[in-house]
Amino acid sequence: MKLDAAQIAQFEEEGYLLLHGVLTDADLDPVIAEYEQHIDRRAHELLTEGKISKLYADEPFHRRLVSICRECDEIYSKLDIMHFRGRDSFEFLRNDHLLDIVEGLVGPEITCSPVQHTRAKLPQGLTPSDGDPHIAPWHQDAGAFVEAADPHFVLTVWLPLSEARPENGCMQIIPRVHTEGLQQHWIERGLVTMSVEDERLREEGLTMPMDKGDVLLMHKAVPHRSTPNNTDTVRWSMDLRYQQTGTPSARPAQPDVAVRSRCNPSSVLSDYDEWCRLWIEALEGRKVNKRSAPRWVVR
Ligand SMILES: O=C(O)CCC(=O)C(=O)O
Ligand SMILES: [Fe+2]
Repeated sequence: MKLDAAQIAQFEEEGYLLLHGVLTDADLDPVIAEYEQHIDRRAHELLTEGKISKLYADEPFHRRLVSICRECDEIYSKLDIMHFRGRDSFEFLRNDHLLDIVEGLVGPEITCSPVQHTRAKLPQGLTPSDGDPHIAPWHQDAGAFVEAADPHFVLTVWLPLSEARPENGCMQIIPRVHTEGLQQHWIERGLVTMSVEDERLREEGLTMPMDKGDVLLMHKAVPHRSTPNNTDTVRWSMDLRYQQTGTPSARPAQPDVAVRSRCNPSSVLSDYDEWCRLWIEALEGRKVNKRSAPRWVVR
């Protein structure tokens, strides 16, 4: 699917575009299947080690991880895309259905930013103490990027792999204020955050229930957050960022990869092993490199 002029105009005016049913099971199921296989393999290991009492093999994708983590949560910390590094997750970064949509806003020379996540958002209270609960306080994604990226457009693509509802912590956004640019942020408990007045939230805030196959596109200056998961299932989602190839990376210490190019098709990274290598190198580098000064005050 390509975006039409009305959709592009809507994105420009509102700062976001919510598309229903634009990805098929064929697009998403390989990603889900590789996570299912990984969780199954780890469940067998945990059972053998006596850390869980059963495999929970009959439970669906959006529930099995919860049951396992209630007994032993050690699977959890390595599930995000850069740690898990599944082949199908890598392939999905340049999924044609997705990139046809992205191209409408980014143009034909597309790079996938390393600011990318696969989020297994667990029920409130179940996340291990050293894990990311994926409860994002109010922020603009631009606030989490380096300053060099400020003048450039970066598109956020948020998509659920299982249903996202207010109860399990779906996204909330404030539309039509992206034109005001990057606001003041600060860092709280390691997360970049900004303030949104209650009144603004009441009057303009939108809650975005979404299903598998739906895609939310956001301008990097759209204030958004996600709330806790108050169900007993996992809110599985991915959030990816795309920008025009050649514009400064939002996070230069991590690998960005060309995913589509009409002028230079051979620049597209289709080598899975190389992608893994780049991520491993970046993650190891983070351990040895000194952290640069934070962009925002730490509170
Ligand atoms: O998935 C979430 O809970 C938050 C995601 C987010 O902030 C983003 O995709 O930019
Ligand atoms: Fe965000």
